[in-house]
Amino acid sequence: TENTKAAATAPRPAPATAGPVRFAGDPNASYERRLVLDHVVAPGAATLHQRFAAVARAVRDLLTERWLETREAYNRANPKRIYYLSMEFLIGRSLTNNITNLMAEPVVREAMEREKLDLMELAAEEPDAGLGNGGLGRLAACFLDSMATLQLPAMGYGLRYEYGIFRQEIENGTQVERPDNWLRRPDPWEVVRPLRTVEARINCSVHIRNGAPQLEPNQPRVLVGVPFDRPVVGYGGRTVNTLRLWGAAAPDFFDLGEFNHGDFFGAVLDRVTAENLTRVLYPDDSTDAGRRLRFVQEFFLVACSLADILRRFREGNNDWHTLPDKVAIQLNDTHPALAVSELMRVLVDDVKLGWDESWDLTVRTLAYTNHTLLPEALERWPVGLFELVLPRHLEIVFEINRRFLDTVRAKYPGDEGKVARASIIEEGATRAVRMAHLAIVGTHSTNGVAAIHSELLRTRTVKDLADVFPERFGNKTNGVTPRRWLNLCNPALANLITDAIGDEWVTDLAKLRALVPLADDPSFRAAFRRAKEAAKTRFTDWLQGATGLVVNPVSIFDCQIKRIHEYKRQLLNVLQIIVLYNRFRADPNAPIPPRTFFFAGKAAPAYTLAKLIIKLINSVAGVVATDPAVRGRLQVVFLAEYNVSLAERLIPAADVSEQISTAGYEASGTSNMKFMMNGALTVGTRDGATIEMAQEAGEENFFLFGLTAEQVATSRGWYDPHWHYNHDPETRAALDMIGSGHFSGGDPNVFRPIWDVLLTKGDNYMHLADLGPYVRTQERVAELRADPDGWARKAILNVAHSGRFSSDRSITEYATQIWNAKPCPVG
Ligand code: GL9
Repeated sequence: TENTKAAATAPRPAPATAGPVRFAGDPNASYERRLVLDHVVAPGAATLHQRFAAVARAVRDLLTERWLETREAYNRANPKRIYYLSMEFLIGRSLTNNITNLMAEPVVREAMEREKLDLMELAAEEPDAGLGNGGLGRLAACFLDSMATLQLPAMGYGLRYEYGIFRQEIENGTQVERPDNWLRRPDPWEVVRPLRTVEARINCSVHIRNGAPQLEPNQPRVLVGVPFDRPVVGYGGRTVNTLRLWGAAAPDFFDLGEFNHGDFFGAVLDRVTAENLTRVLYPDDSTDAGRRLRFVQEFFLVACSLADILRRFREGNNDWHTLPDKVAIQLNDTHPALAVSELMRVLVDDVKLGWDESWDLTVRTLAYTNHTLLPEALERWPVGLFELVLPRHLEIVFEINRRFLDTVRAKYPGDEGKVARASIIEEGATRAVRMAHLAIVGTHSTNGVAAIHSELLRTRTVKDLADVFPERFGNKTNGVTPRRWLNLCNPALANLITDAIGDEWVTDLAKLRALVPLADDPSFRAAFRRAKEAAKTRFTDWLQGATGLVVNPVSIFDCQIKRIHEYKRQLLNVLQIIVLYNRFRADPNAPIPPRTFFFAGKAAPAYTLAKLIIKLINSVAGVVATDPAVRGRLQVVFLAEYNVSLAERLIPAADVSEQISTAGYEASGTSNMKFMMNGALTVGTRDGATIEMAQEAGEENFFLFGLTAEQVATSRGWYDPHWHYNHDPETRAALDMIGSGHFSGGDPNVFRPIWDVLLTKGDNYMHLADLGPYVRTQERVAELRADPDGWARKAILNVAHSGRFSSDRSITEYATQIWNAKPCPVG
């Protein structure tokens, strides 16, 4: 059941064909002024980074007028506003993205030529804004791009972490984490708004002792949130929306009481700890010990954003009952789910509305997106922590739950099992608040991020809640922005497509369907192959320059780039590579096409097994690299420090995309879509959005294999990895090489934990069940390589059918089916 309201006018991008808006000012003059005045440097003496900063500021100057006009247009029209609350925004670099979205490339290029500057060289000076862990944070960034392009009156709210996701270095094959001090130099995009500072109150003080946060009870404290705004340029430059990131500051008054007692140090230290709050992004699934501060961070995001949202609402509206008609707030996972209790607190305690009225407004204003079914990733905060930090919120949550459980009992009389399973409170050794339950009960819409995921969420993970509120559940399959992930990152393919079918695809990706007939056109296929070669050359040139690595440019570029996690099964890929390696060694003349396997991804610092998987990949890479039997035919590369910029470089060059998670575990995936758009062929399991991609492209143009989610769930009980070890010689040989120390200098202990996970501990993610079918599917990929025309045909058909996976389509569905919000074009 879809939670469709009366469909609003579908949002529409400004027609790209209308060309760029005209800008005030001369970017060239602005650049020179910025260089000299911002940096107080003689133009000839400026460093590369100063030049980057000056170009970026000149581009910001260029968009400032539209940014102001966007704000004024929204204030004038007073439309229903959309607010996207997220603890993560994985933005990457902004310079070239803003230039292309502003359609200012010709202007900027001219200015650069006059100044003898190389735009690509300057762009590389910008640090990645890595304010996210992976797909969830990158999705938020793609959604901002689509909302601006679709001219929606939307705003993102997040935290201004001074340190983003850690930088990954590889030492002796092992991941080492380094701090990502991305704000070391002033960021040219952000604008601080001290006048919009807000306050948030907690009931404890926070002190850092021996590097760990300590919470002291019953010490009411005021947290101060300072907004830092970043422009979000819609394609065509007409709409420039805002991403508002909160930085924590100490109250700008000294605690005079403490000061008078001579506790100058205590007063200053309080300032230091308050500012610590937005110091660093938490890497996902890190251990519990340090995570209490994360709870305060989540509250800080919610309280600051709601204060700002409600202030803006009150400026244009005098009746609280219109709140759901004027405000839609989307919660990106449960991380901002405290919005339920905070909005209730404001309406009940501050506005002094009754409970029922407040509850109705809260539920109709908020909506929630679920991004994972992994039990270890579903947030549960101990009741004790709630009580310590937010005692009033805990009261409110208990009251919400009391009333909710009354409805459950009314609907299922006598079924106390159901009541316990549905409850927002988990009873047990430590009582905890189930944040997903709070989010589902306290919002009018819950969606998953791919069809299979939404279905499993509804029928399995939170079935008891879906039974109570069936009409609240829906699906919004993820998408990615074609501006960054095709137009910007892959100029060769983007130009080829535009030459063939025009440029409307940039804002209407379904237009790529016009490529279907061209899949049978030999000259287009040849041009398509040249575009892929150009992208591969561009990547290998960069690779050699940046790392010194040389790879065979005509080999198949086979890529698995994503967080390292057991369910994503990098291990399955490694096992398959070892099988292939053994086949090469057994028959040096085997007619197998050369392949280069690329891996990239970070492991959570506390996830020991994931870190060992990185070491295994690097160890296999080392052994393969020094074996003359496979020189030029098989190579394994682990690229350190995977981030948005590296993805933009590698994805256009990919021939094969690995999407091989255990079916039922990957909620959606989003890089799978980026690879498809860029003409890679997918080897994948029937999981997440990969299922829908294969439906669009046609299974004959896809390489699907392995157990279905249904089969995974039902074979759990009797699945025995030993059977595969005993019955498949290639499986056994691969495992024995890992277990015997072949990849660890003869030491069998190094990779013992991997052996144990795959055999002794029951292979929870069913690697060995899928290995045989995977190997055979890879053989079919290799066979197709002998037919370059057949390969190109399939790749073109994949690009042609990738239109549904534009985030413009996702956002259009959110806007019409959840937010009931309309575009608000800026004149
Ligand atoms: C994730 C899912 O695991 C992905 O399958 C999904 O594509 C994205 C976006 O919806 O969300 N959920 C989640 O917690 N992460 C995801 O990538 N993890 C990280 O972002 C690290």
